[in-house]
Amino acid sequence: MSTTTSDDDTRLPDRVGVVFRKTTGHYTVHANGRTVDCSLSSLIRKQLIYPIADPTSLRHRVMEVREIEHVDPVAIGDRVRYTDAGDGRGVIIEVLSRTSRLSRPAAAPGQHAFEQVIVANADLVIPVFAVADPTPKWGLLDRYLVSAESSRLPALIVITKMDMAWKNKGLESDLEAYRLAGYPIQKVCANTGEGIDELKETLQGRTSVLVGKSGVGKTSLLNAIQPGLGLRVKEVSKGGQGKGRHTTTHLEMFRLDFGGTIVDTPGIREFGLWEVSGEELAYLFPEMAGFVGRCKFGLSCRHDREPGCAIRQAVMAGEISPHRYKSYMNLRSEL
Ligand SMILES: Nc1nc2c(ncn2[C@@H]2O[C@H](COP(=O)(O)OP(=O)(O)O)[C@@H](O)[C@H]2O)c(=O)[nH]1
Ligand SMILES: [Mg+2]
Ligand SMILES: [Zn+2]
Repeated sequence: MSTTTSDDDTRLPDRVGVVFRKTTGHYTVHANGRTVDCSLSSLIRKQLIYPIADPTSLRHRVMEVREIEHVDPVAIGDRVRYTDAGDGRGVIIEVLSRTSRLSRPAAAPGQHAFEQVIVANADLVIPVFAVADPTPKWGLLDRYLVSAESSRLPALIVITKMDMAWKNKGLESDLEAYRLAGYPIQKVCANTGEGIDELKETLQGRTSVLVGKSGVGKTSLLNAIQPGLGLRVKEVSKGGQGKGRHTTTHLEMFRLDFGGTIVDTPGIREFGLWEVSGEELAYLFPEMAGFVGRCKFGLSCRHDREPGCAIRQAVMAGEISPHRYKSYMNLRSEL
């Protein structure tokens, strides 16, 4: 609601800003170079029942306000309207519509799953893997990529610690699967600075989300991109050992000096797939999407052992990597 009418002068102004970090009950909103410590209007949970549920889902009809209480309706990256108290504090009164949502299911035991938006309005997902130490688990990369695809976000695969490339002779052949799928790949090293300038160019002007297991070198990468950034991340993420679903994850968005923002996701091991159905999974593997519907059994093919499966034929023909196909089957069995 606008408060610009002339007889409204005594009301506090509404402004729009972006949520950069949050701790229980507090949201740090950046607006025009100012930082405002906001709380959440109690109205907002009721307002947000619809936006946090997929509009095509029937869930929002049965959802009660009480039930969504453990899922925060405001995500890092959200553009919010807030009432500015003028003393560095404010109250968030509205979450503006999102251009994208990187989500995962959050559920209390025995209850329905709810969508937990991890980052709103991102425009690039960056799975980070170390060439070695720890050895890359490509199945996890496939999971990240499917999450990105299901959010309709582009992904950039970053391989870091390239000074240890000698420890992983199989890297190039492993990466071939992702080249076939059309994903861009950048190889970098926080120690030598290899590939950092190129990465900065990619990050410029975007809202990017780093995903990757602890120890792969994300913090070091942030420091290589912009000295001091990772240190802050480390400080913020300290103590975030909990892996339980309800543990607060200390996500924080950072402004990049050269333009753009970046979110590190410490404590989030993986994004469980939110509202991905078995039938649509093959569409979320770009190299498979073109074969969907071309199987003997058409759209009802599960691409498992059915005769005349176009996807399995493409695997045989080397157009889809056997590894990616295996990941597809693994994920499919979960859905
Ligand atoms: N050799 C090498 N080690 C690195 C590199 N980047 C990070 N590391 C090491 O990997 C470990 C984990 O790094 P960190 O940035 O904390 O990973 P994070 O948990 O993903 O944030 C640390 O011991 C770093 O020193 C790199 O480019 N090369
Ligand atoms: Mg870290
Ligand atoms: Zn098939």
